[in-house]
Amino acid sequence: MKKYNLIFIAVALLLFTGCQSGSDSQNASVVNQETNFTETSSMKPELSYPLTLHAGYSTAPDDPRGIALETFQKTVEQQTNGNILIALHPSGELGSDSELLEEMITGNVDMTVSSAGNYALYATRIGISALPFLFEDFESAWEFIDSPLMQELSSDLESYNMHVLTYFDNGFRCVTTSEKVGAVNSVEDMKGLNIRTPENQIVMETMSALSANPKSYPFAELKQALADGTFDAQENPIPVIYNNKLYEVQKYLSVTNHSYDAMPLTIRQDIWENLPSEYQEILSAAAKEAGAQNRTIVKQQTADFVKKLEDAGMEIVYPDLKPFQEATSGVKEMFSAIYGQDLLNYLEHEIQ
Ligand code: EAX
Repeated sequence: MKKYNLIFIAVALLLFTGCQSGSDSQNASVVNQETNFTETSSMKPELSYPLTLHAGYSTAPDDPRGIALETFQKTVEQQTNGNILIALHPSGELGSDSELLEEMITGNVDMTVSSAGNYALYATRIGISALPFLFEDFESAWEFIDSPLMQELSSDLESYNMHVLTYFDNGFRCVTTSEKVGAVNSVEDMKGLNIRTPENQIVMETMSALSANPKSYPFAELKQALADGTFDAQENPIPVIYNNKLYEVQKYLSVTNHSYDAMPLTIRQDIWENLPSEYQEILSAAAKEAGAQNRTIVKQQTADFVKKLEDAGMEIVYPDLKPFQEATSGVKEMFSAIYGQDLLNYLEHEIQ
């Protein structure tokens, strides 16, 4: 991976600045009992303290994002002397990944963390980090998602009432399959595969480019859907597969690493704008600290959990990825109208 050249990034920023098209403004007038403030159609929420921020996410609490959010919760509560409290809602308690993003826009959920490709449903450019086979290792991916360029692209979410505090990491997505359909040993084995994906256009287009048959489905209900044969396959990073016990309903893991799964940690923009700068600084620093912890855990678990999955009864397969890369090389072109050829060229030369 070539080191970023600050001048190049500055040039890249000049080329790529510009926001996404307009979006839904908040018309709802809602009294949100849980978050101790009242919104009216045109006013910003008046925050009263202690302020409880409700944070929802789709996976089990012992998933790396759950562990890191607990760190975030403790740091924020300590450093604001209990004036800002974080209520954590794991396992899709407040809704699926896509519902949580909708609730952020309407102001009914205050924070969430989800795959960049899920956010791309709104701010499409943010999904660029999920393009197939874009990064060869964690360090390359982290350098990109921490770059000023991604900061610029992340600001597209602000018109959807979401402010990106930092990027957590979900890992590199891999394919798992049931005993019924057997292992994916080669790209040919993806043909017609009845595979579940998140509601994430880039991952779905990647699966379609591999001739699979992707359907989106809520993560919190996925394990049951795999158990009852609704799906024969799914794709997620190794830590997610292990921490959410998908090995109990999937026999084979094919280490495809087909998409890097960056996870923006977001807070409602209308809350963010109303926090005093002292609290904004505390939340930003706490998010970055939690993000660093999350990334360390995900990288470690990605290395350690292959053996654990084998011990839990999964068969691990390492297919030749070149045919997968060739089959999905056209996915980035599908989004070229949104990303702009300049950004794609930048990716091509600087990251590949
Ligand atoms: O990590 O829905 C999905 O597959 C996502 O990866 C989810 O956040 C679990």
